[in-house]
Amino acid sequence: MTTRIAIIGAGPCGLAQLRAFQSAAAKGAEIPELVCFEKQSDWGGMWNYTWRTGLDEHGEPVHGSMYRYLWSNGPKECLEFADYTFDEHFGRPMGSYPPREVLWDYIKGRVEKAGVRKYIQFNTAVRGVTFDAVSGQFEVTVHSYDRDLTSTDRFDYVVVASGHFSTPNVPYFEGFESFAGRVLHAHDFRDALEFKGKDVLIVGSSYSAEDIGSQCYKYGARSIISCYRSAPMGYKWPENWEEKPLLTHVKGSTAFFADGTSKHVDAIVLCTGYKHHFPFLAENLRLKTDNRLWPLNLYKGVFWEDNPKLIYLGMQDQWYSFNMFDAQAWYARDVILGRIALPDHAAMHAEDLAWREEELTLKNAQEMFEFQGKYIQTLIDATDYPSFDIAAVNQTFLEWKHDKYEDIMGYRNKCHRSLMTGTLATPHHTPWLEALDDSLEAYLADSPQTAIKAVG
Ligand code: FAD
Ligand code: NA7
Repeated sequence: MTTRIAIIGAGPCGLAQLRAFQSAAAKGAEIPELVCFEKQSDWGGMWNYTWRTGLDEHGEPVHGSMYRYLWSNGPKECLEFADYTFDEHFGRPMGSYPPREVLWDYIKGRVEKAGVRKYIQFNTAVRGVTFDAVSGQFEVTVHSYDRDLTSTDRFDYVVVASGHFSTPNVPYFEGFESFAGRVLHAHDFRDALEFKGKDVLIVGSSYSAEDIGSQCYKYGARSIISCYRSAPMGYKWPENWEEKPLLTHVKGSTAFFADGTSKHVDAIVLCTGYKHHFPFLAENLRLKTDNRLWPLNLYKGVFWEDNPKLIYLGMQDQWYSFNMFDAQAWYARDVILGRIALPDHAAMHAEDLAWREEELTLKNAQEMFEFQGKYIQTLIDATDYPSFDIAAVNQTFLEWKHDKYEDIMGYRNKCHRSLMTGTLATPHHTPWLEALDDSLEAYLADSPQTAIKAVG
């Protein structure tokens, strides 16, 4: 009987898994039967922008958390696929921080070339996954919206590639129920122009807080206050952006903070992170973790130790993204193909705990991305995923961090060198703060004149 693999999600992780198998097949390997279920109508996961919020056209929770005008928040040179470079896709150098649509195009280019779309069932949501110990197989229940049909099928492996930045973590602050303006989570933020001329309060101090605040600034918010629970972001903010300790409560349209100060605000954006949420998985298969570099119970950060035929991709907090997903997918592929043997449960768990112990010693950003780089190196050393210079990627992360502390509104104008091809990025025709049109067409135009397209 052919081995059957269910892949849940056709975002960067699910696509990495499909590409990993296709690349083995292209080299002559016999590969298992692959079925990828994707609840959206197209691929690319988060990078496939949706204007929708709340429920989608099928009544499913909207997956997308990306917003209009989003540009990469890290250098593209740190996420470049080792087997499909930016040079190969675009045929010319470009800036280091492309907008979402440009990165989506890049993600799609690789899988279009690989011809893996045929494995994906779109508009199909996975509803349930259980494991039958007698047959040693998973039962996967899915709902096809195209056929309005719920069905159950058996698989030998399940790859969970459903992402973990979709289900918002929404804390309550006293007075929210009578706040005079809009309270929303970052997951539902779409267009910064909604906040033009407004006083915006951002709760949180991580990537979403930094970037959504910056979007609001760029598109004309009157003022921004960001507030933190643990530590301030500490960048040199523009004059109309203040950083304060945490919100304590709101009254009418006044927000009160832990330092005793208060301020009028028109809208509150909760940039308070996301929950790992797998409503479709049986209890004994479900990963439970917060957003961190080393979630427990995953051998090699991937295999569910209690049942390693269940594979999780991309569940870590991410410094590295696309090329880490690849490293994981290639490793998982080689275990499934029998090229790599898994140790016994005790050995897997001991290694897992050793990584966690090391994770707990990490003190700063540099140590964190170096830790993740080291992890990726252990994976790519074991497979035929093209090796790349991880120490040099770490160095690029370091320069990026430095650039942000120098100029938080200008770091996206900097150029980095590809660690895959050596190509140096070229400056974008318009500085990020002035580049209001984030379309692929405007980004790839030679000059701002040829890129004109009205915004707002
Ligand atoms: P996702 O991209 O989330 O894809 C998961 C897929 O699974 C989706 O297509 C979804 O529809 C599908 N799915 C989920 N549940 C089911 C189900 N039950 N049945 C069927 N299908 C299902 N990373 C970067 O490297 N650079 C950035 O600049 C960057 N910016 C980001 C900005 C925001 C606002 C967010 C939220 C994330 C950002 N990221 C960024 C991280 C981003 O999550 C990763 O780049 C990447 O998209 C993760 O890939 P994934 O496949 O794990 O998850
Ligand atoms: P993160 O990176 O998980 O950060 C979550 C932030 O939310 C972090 O600053 C937390 O503060 C803060 N938080 C969480 N709960 C609360 C409460 N109850 N009160 C106040 N603050 C809170 O999520 P992001 O959305 O920023 O980034 C996720 C991805 O999206 C990332 O890949 C980006 O590229 C885009 P803490 O520091 O824990 O005190």
